[in-house]
Amino acid sequence: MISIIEQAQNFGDKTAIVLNDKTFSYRKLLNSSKTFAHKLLNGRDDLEEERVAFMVDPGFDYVKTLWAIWLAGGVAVPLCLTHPFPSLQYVLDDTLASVLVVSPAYKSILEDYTAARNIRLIETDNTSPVNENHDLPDIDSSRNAMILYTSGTTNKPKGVVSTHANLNAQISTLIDAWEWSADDQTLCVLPLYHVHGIVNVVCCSMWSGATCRFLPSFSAEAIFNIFLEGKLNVFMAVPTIYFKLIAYWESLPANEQHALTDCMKKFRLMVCGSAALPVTVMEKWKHISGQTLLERYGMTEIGMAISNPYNGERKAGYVGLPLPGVAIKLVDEQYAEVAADEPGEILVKGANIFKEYWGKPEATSEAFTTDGWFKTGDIAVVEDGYYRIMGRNSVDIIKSGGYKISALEIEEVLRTHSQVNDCAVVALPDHEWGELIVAAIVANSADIDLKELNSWLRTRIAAYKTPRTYLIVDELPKNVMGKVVKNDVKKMFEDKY
Ligand code: MLC
Ligand code: AMP
Repeated sequence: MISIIEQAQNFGDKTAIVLNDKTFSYRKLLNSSKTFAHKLLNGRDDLEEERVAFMVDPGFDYVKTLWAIWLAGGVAVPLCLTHPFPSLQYVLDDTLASVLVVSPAYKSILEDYTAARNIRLIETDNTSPVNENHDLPDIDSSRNAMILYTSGTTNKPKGVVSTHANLNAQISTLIDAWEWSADDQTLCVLPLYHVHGIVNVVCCSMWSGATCRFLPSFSAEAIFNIFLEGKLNVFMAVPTIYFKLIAYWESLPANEQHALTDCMKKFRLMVCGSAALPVTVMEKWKHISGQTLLERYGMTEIGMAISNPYNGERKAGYVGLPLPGVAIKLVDEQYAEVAADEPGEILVKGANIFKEYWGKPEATSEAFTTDGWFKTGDIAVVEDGYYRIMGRNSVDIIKSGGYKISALEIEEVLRTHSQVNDCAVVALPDHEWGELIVAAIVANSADIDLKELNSWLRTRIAAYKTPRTYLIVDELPKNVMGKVVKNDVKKMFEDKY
């Protein structure tokens, strides 16, 4: 049995999910998931780790679909709801998904594609009768559970395969460390194709019998209105979201500010992560909410690894200490452990670590040391026992709005534009977004229309991956080997803006 679903059997009529004005109990969630699992099985005994992609709105249908895939023995592949077609197609092709589940609103985007590839397309509101008179398969925790796509130093995102055992470790560690309980009520505002939303918010709340409310897309006003109802006590978000909430709070009249502050003071936990939390944002948030944000560090491949304490000092600018069950060491370029107080790359070991990159054995073996430590590519230092993240070892990995973005992926697409001869994508520090994506372009025509270029780009890559500023240059700064020197590209932007 799958641990999270086994847990849910303890919570019967308790409210699991709130979406708009509707509530759904754990019993309803379990029963609907089982019925939908039979639909996915379509008479078979076990999907045997076939990949089931799903493009489903956040809420009851999302969790029902996720659990149904697991109950049927499939591997869940959540798709981004706003990605342009080529990005969706990439994931479907890469995973060789045999089934696609969609909310009705997304059917038209992928209908022709699935028909051409013989992929079964099922809508979440499918009402066709199903025979439920046979057992669902028994799922061993060593089986693959989920594939999430993450960018890296290759131009195409890689599928991170996690087993049920990996997810169980990631979830149960956080439940203990952050003291989740069935009394908790949280709000999910994060996209549901990354670990932050899926594991930390949805899976942790469902495992512990808590109530998870969903807000389909980000809106500071809507979040604060839900806060004001006074039911929530746990909230998790990326630094950009806290930045935006602070800006919105500051725009409100004093009486509304006070009402919000009073209600936020009653939360038991507010967590921030996925990108560095600026100390100024942490301090301002403390001022407006009375909450000391708990900053933690994680990654798609490992779930959460380092966290400030739930009980104990939460230090601004630090991500805290290794979570129980997660081994961490800092190493130099030869993978030898660095001396205390020296910075080094974070290596991680534990039951939380993913199994492999989907269909990429070379990338998988490169990601681990010979003795099995996962190389995060993040540089950190330990000061007074607390870890401080100093940055990444690759300039080509950008974190913007909490999303990990490959500069190389954007460059690759930009170079296919008829007016772009060459380009270099870099990130500049930014208070709101963490990093801002910018691109230097060598154009083959003086009248290149940058607005048109950006719209063109958005039909090929997600909007959050598109550069915010372009600089037209005669040539890119290169070293003697002909390689673009990204730090010099950054400097060109800094000089200009
Ligand atoms: C959007 N905009 C950006 C931008 N993204 N501008 C600069 N940089 C970016 N990265 C602009 C748009 O062009 C638009 O401007 C305006 O912002 C609104 O766009 P939007 O797409 O509607 O954005 P919004 O809904 O406001 O989203 C912001 C956000 C979102 C912060 C809510 O980015 C988000 O949900 N991020 C969370 C990502 C996440 O969950 N990461 C976890 C990964 S897991 P205009 O001018 O057109 O209006 C992980 C592991 C771990 O990292 O440790 O957790
Ligand atoms: P992703 O691949 O989207 O899961 O992003 C993981 C990356 O986010 C990590 O490798 C870090 O670079 C970054 N990250 C996550 N949490 C933090 C944090 N608290 N501070 C700084 N960087 C973080």
